[in-house]
Amino acid sequence: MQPWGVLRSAVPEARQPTATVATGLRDRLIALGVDAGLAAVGVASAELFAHTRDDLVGRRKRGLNGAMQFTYRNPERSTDPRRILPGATSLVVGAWSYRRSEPEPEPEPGQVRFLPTRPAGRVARYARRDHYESLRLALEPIAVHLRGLGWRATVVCDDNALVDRAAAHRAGLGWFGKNSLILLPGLGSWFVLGTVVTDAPLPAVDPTERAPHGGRCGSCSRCLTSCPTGALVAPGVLDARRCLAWLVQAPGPFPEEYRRALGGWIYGCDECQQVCPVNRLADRRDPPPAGEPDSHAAVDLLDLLDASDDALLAAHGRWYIPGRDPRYLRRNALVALGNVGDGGDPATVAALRRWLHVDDPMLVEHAAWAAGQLGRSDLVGER
Ligand code: B12
Repeated sequence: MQPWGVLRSAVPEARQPTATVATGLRDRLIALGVDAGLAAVGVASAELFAHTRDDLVGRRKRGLNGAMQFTYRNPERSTDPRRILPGATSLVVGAWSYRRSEPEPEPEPGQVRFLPTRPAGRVARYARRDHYESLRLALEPIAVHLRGLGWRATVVCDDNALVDRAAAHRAGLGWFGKNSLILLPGLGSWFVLGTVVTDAPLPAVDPTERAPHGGRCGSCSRCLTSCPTGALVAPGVLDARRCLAWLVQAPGPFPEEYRRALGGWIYGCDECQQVCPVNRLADRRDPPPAGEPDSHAAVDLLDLLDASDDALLAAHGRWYIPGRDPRYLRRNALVALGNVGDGGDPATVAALRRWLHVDDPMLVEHAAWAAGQLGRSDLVGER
């Protein structure tokens, strides 16, 4: 027998590994994840997520998913890990930190104050590089170890096949914040989450260590009141139809009533995480590591509006863009430009002129909106 695990072939039919062996394997898997850079690793049973299924179905009925599909498309599937791996018994769930210091001081929620002379679009922290890839790579040694012992193991993260937060919660990684994010005790929410689904029987973490929904947010509800569009309609309940993080990914025109609220964001939105005292305290106690020099925290809006389709997809194709159609990046950039640009700046005026005269009614309308915001309605209708 391997020192840290039990070979599947060594297990007689219908016999499970002893509790001690299974605990040893579980602890070994957790250690492998931590060695690979995961900030936290937990283990849970792979049984159905019945409550989550009810929540998905209930929220879809209320229209709270808007046009989003993802895990909502097929709740029967996304809440049953055995659809990913028949015979699955356990989940090993990991959290990968993307907490980094900001290249520029973060503006206060609702405030936009980019100092550079050229207007800048903001990118949410999780999207500045491919943290999902790093997470997958960190989960892989766990899967490899299990496979080496003859068990089956599949890595899933940010996949429509599993509701990652429900898995993380069951595995005891943290609690559901009122902003609906999973917060790790003392560390906050700047984490992406992923899971190894396996048929190895592993003892779950002690259920008494699991935090209840909202338990550790206490009476704080800063995220609810700070959301620029009021998208958090109740603690832990998000109305995607108003969530800026969804609206920048959604097809069609950007809803006019939320354009001002978008500020400078062009992809993602971090407002409900930035205001969270748990995140702030964690940053004070343990200042985040430096951001990568090529972190793309800010994108030059005029460059973006000038770039070809190919260049945009090469730079940002990793993002979720409806139909991989770069016009949605331009749509977001025009709204952001209307919020953070300067109507007296010749380069901004040139960009507006260009997009006011393209053969794309949606972009023309967004350019006209931006021109109006910048006091340059005179540009609309110019020939
Ligand atoms: C669809 C989706 C979105 C949608 C909708 C988000 C949503 N809240 O549902 C949009 C595009 C808006 C989005 C935005 C973001 N997302 Co997203 N998204 C997903 C995705 C694909 C599915 C989420 C899902 O199934 N939601 C369905 C609902 C039912 O689940 P829920 O919101 O978690 O609801 C739970 C709570 O309400 C809780 N609950 C129930 N009752 C109660 C009562 C109380 C009082 C409380 C507190 C909680 C509570 O139980 C519910 C589940 O049963 C997952 C990846 C995945 N495959 O799981 C990533 C995921 C959730 N997203 C993630 C991230 C990072 C983000 C953003 C921060 C990105 C950004 N900066 O722009 C924002 C955050 C916005 C927010 N406040 O949620 C991470 C979250 C990591 C974490 N620490 O929690 C995930 C897990 C991706 C990943 N693999 O890491 N996302």
